Amino acid sequence: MDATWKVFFLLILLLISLNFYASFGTADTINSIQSLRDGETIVSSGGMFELGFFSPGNSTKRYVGIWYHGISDQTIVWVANRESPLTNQAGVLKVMQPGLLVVLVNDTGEALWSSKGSRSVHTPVARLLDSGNLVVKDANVDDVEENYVWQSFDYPTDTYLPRMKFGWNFLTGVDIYLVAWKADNDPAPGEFIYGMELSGYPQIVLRRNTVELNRFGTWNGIYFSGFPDVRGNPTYYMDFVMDKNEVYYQENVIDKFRLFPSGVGKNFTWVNRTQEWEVYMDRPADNCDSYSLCGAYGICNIQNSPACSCLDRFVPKDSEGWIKADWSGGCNRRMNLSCQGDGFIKYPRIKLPDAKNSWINQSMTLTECGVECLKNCFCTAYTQLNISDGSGCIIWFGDLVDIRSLNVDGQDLYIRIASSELGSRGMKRRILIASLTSAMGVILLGVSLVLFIRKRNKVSMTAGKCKESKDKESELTFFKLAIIHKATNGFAMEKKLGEGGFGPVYKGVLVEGQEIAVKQLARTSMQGIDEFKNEVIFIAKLQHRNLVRLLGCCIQGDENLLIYEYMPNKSLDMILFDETTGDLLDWPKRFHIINGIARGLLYLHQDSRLRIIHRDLKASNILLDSDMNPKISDFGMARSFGGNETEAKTHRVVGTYGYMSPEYAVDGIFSVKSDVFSFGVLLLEIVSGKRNRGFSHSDHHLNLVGHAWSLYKDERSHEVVEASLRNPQDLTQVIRSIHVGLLCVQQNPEDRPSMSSVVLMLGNEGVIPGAKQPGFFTEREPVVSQYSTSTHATNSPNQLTITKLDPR
Ligand SMILES: *[C@@H]1O[C@H](CO)[C@@H](O)[C@H](O)[C@H]1NC(C)=O
Ligand SMILES: *[C@@H]1O[C@H](CO)[C@@H](O)[C@H](O)[C@H]1NC(C)=O
Ligand SMILES: *[C@@H]1O[C@H](CO)[C@@H](O)[C@H](O)[C@H]1NC(C)=O
Ligand SMILES: *[C@@H]1O[C@H](CO)[C@@H](O)[C@H](O)[C@H]1NC(C)=O
Ligand SMILES: *[C@@H]1O[C@H](CO)[C@@H](O)[C@H](O)[C@H]1NC(C)=O
Ligand SMILES: *[C@@H]1O[C@H](CO)[C@@H](O)[C@H](O)[C@H]1NC(C)=O
Ligand SMILES: CC(=O)N[C@H]1CO[C@H](CO)[C@@H](O)[C@@H]1O
Repeated sequence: MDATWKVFFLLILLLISLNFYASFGTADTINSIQSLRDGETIVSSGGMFELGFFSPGNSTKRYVGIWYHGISDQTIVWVANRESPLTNQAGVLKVMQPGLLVVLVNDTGEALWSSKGSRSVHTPVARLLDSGNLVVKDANVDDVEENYVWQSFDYPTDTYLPRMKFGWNFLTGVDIYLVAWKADNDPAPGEFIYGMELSGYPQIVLRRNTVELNRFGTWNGIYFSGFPDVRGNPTYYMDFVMDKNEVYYQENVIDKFRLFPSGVGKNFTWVNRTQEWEVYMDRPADNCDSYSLCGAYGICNIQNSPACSCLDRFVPKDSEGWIKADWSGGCNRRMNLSCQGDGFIKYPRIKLPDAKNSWINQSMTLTECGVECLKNCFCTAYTQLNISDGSGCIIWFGDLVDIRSLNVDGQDLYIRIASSELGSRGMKRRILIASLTSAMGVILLGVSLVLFIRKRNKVSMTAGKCKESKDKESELTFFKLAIIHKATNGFAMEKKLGEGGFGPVYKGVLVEGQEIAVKQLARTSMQGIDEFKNEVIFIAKLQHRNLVRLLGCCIQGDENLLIYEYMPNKSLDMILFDETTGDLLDWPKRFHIINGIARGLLYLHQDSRLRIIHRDLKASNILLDSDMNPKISDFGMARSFGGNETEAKTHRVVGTYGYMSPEYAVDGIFSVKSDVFSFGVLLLEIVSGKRNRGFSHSDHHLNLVGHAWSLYKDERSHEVVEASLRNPQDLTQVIRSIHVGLLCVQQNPEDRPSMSSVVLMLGNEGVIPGAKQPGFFTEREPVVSQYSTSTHATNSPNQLTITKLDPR
């Protein structure tokens, strides 16, 4: 009897506690049966945060948001429908299948806001956690991040809460950043944005619309170089994570960071939970925090008056401006760099310069870092990446901007200085590199973009050049993956234009209506990565009306994309070698195309800053705009020549059969003259409308070049042109062009004209010498020639490999 009562009593206790547990359990959760109405709230289990409807300031509009529970001053930390307020108090918040959180105007009305769902779950619930994170997950799974189908921490409004990951997740495409409210009574997105920017070494940047206002400084392993180290308490946690899947900053030092509508960011900590906040730190803190206040090579010191001065060994660029307190012109070197023989000087205790054009390596030592910098003529400074364990290397390219001096902490920066400035004391930091191959210099040139190059799962980065730079010509934009995804309908098959050198090319249309071509690096292609990098390095620096224009890049997650202006008339080979469209190309159009290519190539060879050899000039690499202007594309194999170098040799011959000069295909020697050879072949193809490779004629076994040469010798050059396209009034120009083409394909590179002579000769100027025997004119397979006894390229004694074949 006694025992029965005991059991009964225990059962009742159990029921009560279960019931209690159940009701307590739902206080922080909304399931798909219940919904949250205006006036109701849920509170996180520890009583930290509260979710419900509110009106900001004197506004009467209603929003769904999260605030601190039990504090008189309602400080909102997150808003759901910041852009679409409710106009009355009939709104409801619901959790719906397959895992979406929605704000409805009323029980049966339309949705004003919805969370973005990527995965679906069977019984979705929304739960407010004690961290202030509102998460959506299945009711029956554990409360861990992997199980969340959505979380408000991925979509913050203007407030950072402890442990939020601030930055990018490349797997999900989520970019976590803060956008200030428009005004104190309007949570709609305002003008100020704090975000992690990926160009170069990732940095946290404050912008007003697109104008950069303030930079936290680079992460040095312990803190941002512009901030003093605040760690002291072992429970403090600050970290900067960068791997192939994500880049983010995370901390628990402050209790919240809010970006106010005025653009001021404030760090807050509790005095105690029921009392007021204490402002811990303001950003920007002072004038020296204004981005690039003192211009290039200027340094800002808030204790000086004026705050700006030039770094030691630098002088004001615009002295009058400096007198008038306009320092934006920055400073110049007292002595110019000479590339070889420069050294470094240590500038101590500073906030490191803007790292948008930087390159990092996580394993190099400081000494190796200096050596790496000297190898590249564009490198201007270097230092340690991680001061906590003294590892890693960060290198800057181009002008150094946004430097300030810090009295506590601050880092050392080693700036490249001309040897004559170093003096005997500087000599010890001077590292001489005996020789420097130009190819190496260019590959490391780094003037281009952020590239996440993955090798064996390790991330290394090359420098970024996606900023608004003073020289307009190398301006590149960084596109978000979502934008490109949208523009190309998610890389839809029907948007595919073809296959480029290292992957597929898609057509896209940006929201503004601009048409673009998107080149995607195939994920499996290792060689593709080098070509991609090469393309970026060269094309970002080049601008000419006969070169295709790169609009920007997108490097996010596994995607490496280049975005070009769209060429409506596709590539030359598609029109030229097609019988129906080929006929539309009359001689004036063909001559226009030949001249355009010649001028583009002349620019590459002589006029551009880099002196570039394209190495893969062919019809499919010539694109045509709406006015049929030709544009040279595909710089994946291009090489730059420094100083007075004229030729180089490679063991890895890349190019396309039919366009390669003999000395290049056989001996791997390339020079501007090997490009001239390819141009000659291309010219003859344009004139004849026939491919050099695969050309056949009933009378002989010559290729197109040989055919043209034999007709030339018989003074029957005009027969190279299809009978249907022959026009008496064009005859002299046609014959002259063929003559120039044959000069370009002469066997001996020295006999071939330079592109400047080609342009002159085509323009009917100058005397045209007689053409000598061309190279590679007899055979279809060029490697079977008098230059090589081997019939298989890969077996030839000098390890010749031809890695790229024209598929047609
Ligand atoms: C609300 O307050 C702002 C200033 O904070 C003021 O400009 C605005 O006129 C006020 N609106 C109403 C409806 O009182
Ligand atoms: C709910 O909102 C819709 C508009 O979305 C409106 O047409 C309808 O009348 C509203 N229902 C109630 C009960 O207010
Ligand atoms: C806020 O303080 C933390 C250190 O607790 C610091 O890392 C962060 O940069 C600060 N943010 C601003 C904007 O001052
Ligand atoms: C909170 O701080 C105030 C003063 O800052 C103090 O008077 C009060 O007792 C504190 N409350 C608690 C619960 O610690
Ligand atoms: C440095 O180079 C610039 C051009 O690049 C030139 O204008 C200037 O005179 C040079 N200065 C010195 C000191 O040689
Ligand atoms: C050009 O090459 C010669 C040796 O061939 C060398 O002495 C000279 O310094 C070079 N000039 C430049 C500008 O590199
Ligand atoms: C030959 C050819 O295809 N020309 C086209 C080039 O592009 C313009 C504009 O898209 C068309 O109008 C031409 O027909």
